Amino acid sequence: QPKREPERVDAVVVGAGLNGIYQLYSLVERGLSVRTFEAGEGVGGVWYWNRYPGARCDSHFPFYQYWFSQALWDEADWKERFPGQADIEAYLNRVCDKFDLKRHITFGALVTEARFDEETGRWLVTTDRGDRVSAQFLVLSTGGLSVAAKPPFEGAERFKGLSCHTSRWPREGVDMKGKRVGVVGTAATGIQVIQTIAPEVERLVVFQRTPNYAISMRNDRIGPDDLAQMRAAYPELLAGVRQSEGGFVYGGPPPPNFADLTPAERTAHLERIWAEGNLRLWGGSFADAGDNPEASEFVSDFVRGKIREKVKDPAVAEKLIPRDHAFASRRVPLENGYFEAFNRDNVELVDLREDPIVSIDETGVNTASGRHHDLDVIVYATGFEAGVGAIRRIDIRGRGGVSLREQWDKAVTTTVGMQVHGFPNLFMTMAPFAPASALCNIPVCSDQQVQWITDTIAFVRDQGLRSIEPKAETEAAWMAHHQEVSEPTLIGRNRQSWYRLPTGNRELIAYLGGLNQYRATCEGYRASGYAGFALT
Ligand code: NA7
Repeated sequence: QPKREPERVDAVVVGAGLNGIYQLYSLVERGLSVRTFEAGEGVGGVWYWNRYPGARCDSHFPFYQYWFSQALWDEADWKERFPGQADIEAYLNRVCDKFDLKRHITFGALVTEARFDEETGRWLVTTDRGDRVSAQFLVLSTGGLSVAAKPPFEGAERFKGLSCHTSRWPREGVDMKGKRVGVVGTAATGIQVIQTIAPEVERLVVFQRTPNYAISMRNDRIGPDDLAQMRAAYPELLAGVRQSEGGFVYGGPPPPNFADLTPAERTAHLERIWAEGNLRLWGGSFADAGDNPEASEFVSDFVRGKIREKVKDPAVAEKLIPRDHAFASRRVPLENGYFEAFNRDNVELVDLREDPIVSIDETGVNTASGRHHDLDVIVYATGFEAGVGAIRRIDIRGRGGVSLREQWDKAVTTTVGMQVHGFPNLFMTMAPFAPASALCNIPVCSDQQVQWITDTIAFVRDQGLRSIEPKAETEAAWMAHHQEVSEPTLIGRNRQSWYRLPTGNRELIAYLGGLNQYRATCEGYRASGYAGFALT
């Protein structure tokens, strides 16, 4: 039987998370017909899937919301300084309902293939349910942290209890009361799970490979006065984040140079920032914390001292204190009772560097020392196939039938993380070599990336062009610039974090040259009429 003719639209957006929703809105607003495919049964992306106990945003209010509409700010009804998963998911649903976006979204559909047809200059997009859509433009808003990394523990499938990854938490929840629970992974996600379930489970075994410099979160309730202040500050904050290097506006003077303060002043300065209970300490400690090893060690030691104060048993405290990497050289998690959880009698820390996991069997976890940990539930908070996982899952064929997956098996390259040479009219919102996550949170990065993508698509249409793609030399120049500015940073010097690709020679995913610099580069392309891009 001949196949049905594919549906024809101007653009396909893959994913209805934070980026995908805004991308859909932005293209529809410019008058394009758009089809969005979303694998989940609802909108939200990570805020739809990551429903684990304690799932919460580490960006403080008001920095984790869309920037494109003052009306959204006027209606936002945040309850906590650091919104939880349910509130963010509800917010994203309200945004979709307000702008009537769900009618453009096909839920429960995983995009499996996308092929560029050079004759027509269009993408043919296919899903696992058999949808076929032909579109001039294809935008992948598939998320940089959406495909779970499951650790390869021998025998994991034999476990008879419940085991699940935090990013695929059962929608009906998991009753942890009275259960013996193991958590593998102690970064941003593991910390949230551990501090939340510790009081309710019978026994909690925490399997830690690398300790983290988690800093205190001050999660105050948000009241009508705070919301009023937030609304009044909208224009100023919007201008501020757009000009910022790191996507936050903290107010007050810029960070001082380490050498300009006495030791007592340095500590007092860090104490003031610490008391804010947000991520300011990450980039706002000392102006030279990234280049001056003495300054960096001072901040690291300050945070080590805070951990020591919270943990009663000094031997446990020492295991929880990072020593082999500097503060701010990987994602800084926020915590709210995490370290204190280890003061509880029902919580045990297993240091995997002393006693690694060797296998999992029907009843629990075996470590090298011969210990067996009897468990009812194993929670994998082990992170993601960062940066490329969700894009690689799709069989994408560009000009000449070239496979993006195969091309990326040799070397991952992008132009400003938004386009790839050889793949005309393909755009990406969370691909490698853009600032997302290390420099700015997703709503802030999205504000810039989605606008650039929409403007670029509008340019192609307005000029009556068929397609746009970066030239090879443009891509090479971006990659060289990315490496030059990103590698010498604190994050760049640490080879052990998800800011590096999980495979190959583990390039830095995150562009660390500054959000403002990044914005200027992208705007430069646009202002030059896309010099350095092949326009067909
Ligand atoms: P992360 O930050 O990638 O952390 C994963 C954690 O899992 C981390 O503690 C890892 O230890 C640990 N891990 C991974 N594989 C293993 C194995 N094989 N054995 C033991 N432990 C392991 O993921 P998150 O979900 O916490 O956070 C991701 C981002 O989401 C976060 O940064 C925010 O931006 C939102 P390691 O440190 O590698 O030794």
